[in-house]
Amino acid sequence: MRRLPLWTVLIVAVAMLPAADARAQSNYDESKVPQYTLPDPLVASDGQPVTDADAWRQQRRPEILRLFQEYVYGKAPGKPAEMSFHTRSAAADALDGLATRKEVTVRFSADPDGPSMDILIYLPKDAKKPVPLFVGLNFQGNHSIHTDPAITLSRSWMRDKAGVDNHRATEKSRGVAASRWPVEMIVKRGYGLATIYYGDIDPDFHDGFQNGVHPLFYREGQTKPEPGQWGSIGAWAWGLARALDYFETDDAVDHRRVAVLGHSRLGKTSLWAGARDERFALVISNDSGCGGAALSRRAFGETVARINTSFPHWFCDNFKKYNNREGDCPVDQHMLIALMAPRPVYVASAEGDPWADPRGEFLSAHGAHGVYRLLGTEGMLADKMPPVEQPVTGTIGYHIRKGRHDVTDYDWGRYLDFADRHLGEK
Ligand code: GTR
Repeated sequence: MRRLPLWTVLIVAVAMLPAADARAQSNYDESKVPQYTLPDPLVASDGQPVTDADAWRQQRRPEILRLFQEYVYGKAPGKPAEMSFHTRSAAADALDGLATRKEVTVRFSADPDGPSMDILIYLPKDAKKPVPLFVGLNFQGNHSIHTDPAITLSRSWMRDKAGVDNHRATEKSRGVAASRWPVEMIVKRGYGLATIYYGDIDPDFHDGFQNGVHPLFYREGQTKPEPGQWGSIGAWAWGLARALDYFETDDAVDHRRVAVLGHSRLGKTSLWAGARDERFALVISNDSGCGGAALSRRAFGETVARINTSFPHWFCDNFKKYNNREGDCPVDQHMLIALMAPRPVYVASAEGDPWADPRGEFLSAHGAHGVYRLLGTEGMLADKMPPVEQPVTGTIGYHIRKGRHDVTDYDWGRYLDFADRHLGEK
C-alpha cells in the first residue's frame, strides 16, 4: 500500500484537532453556565409590552422573524415562479400492502438540469381521505430510510459514510438509516411520511455557495449570499417549504395537517422551516442543540463560536458577530420556539447528548410559554425539566429520553401521540 507523505498526515491530524478538542473543552458544568438575561419575547424592541394577540401577530412576531432572518439564518427568496413537479415513480402497493409509494421530483427552475429535489412519499394504503403527514429531510439519501428496493438510489453528492463510495451512494447504503425512519409504524398510525435528501437542496460542505440552490437567486454579478442572506440551513428550510407547495397540489395529502421534523442540524432546519412558514401545522425538533432549540446564552456544550467555526456555511454571516458574544444577539432560541405559536411544537432531547445541551433545549421550549398563553393555548405544562422518559404534552411538548444523539422509536412514538392529540380531526 502506498504510504501518505508525512505532510498530508500532519495536515489531516491538525485539521481534526479542533473538532475533537472542542467537545472536550466545552463547558458541561451547570455551575459554570454564565449569568444571562434572555430577551423577553413579549417586549417589543421599542420597549413596549405586548399584551394582546393582535400586537403579537401584527408587530412582535414579524419583528422577531426579521431578527432571526437578519442575524441568524439569513433571508431566503420566495417560491420560484418556474418551479415544477414531476412524478418519477408511483406504486399503489408498497411495504407488503401497508402503503402506497411515490417519488416526486421538484425542479426549482425551468432548466431540467438545474437544481432539483426528490420527495419520497409513503401514505397509508387504505386511506379514504387526504392524510396528515410528517415531512423531514434525511442525511443519507431517500434510499437510506428503508430497505425497499424500489426507492431510487440517490445520485447526489454525499459524505463518505457506510455504502458511499467517492461521494456517490452505492446499493450498500440502502436502508442504512432505517432505524430513524419507522415507516411501517407511521403508516399504521394513519400518517404519511415524506422525506427528501438534504444534499439535493444544498450539499453540506462549504464551497462558497456555488453549488445547491443559492446561485439560482444571485442577482447580476452576485457570487455569494450577503451577510444577512441565507446559508445552508436557510436553504434546507426553504426546500421544506417547496415540499409543502407540492403537498398543496396532491389530493392524497391533507396539506393543512403537515408536521415538519428533523434531527440535529436538520432539527435546527425543521424549527426554522416551521418559524418562517406557518403552513406547517406542527413542528418537531429532535436533538437540535446549538442554533436549534438550545439557548445560545447558556454556552453549554456546543457554542455559537464553535458552530460557526466548524460549519461556517450553516448560518448567515451576520451570526458570526455573536461568536463568544451571545448576550449581544437580539434574539435567543426560545424566541424561535415562540414563532411557532399557537401551533403545537415538540422539543426532544437525549440524556447522552450533552453537546446539544438538553437543559438549554428544555429552557427554550419553556421560554416560549408566555407567548403560547397569550394566544390562548395551554403552552408548556411543566415548570421544571421533567425526568427521563416522562414526556410533557401541552401545546409545547418536551421529553428527554435515555440514550445518545439519535432518533429512535421512542421519539417517534411520542411524536405520533402528540400528532394524534393536536392534528386529530376537529
Ligand atoms: C455536530 C454539530 C451539531 C449537530 C450535529 C449533527 O457536529 O456540532 O450542531 O448539528 O453535528 O447535525 O449531526
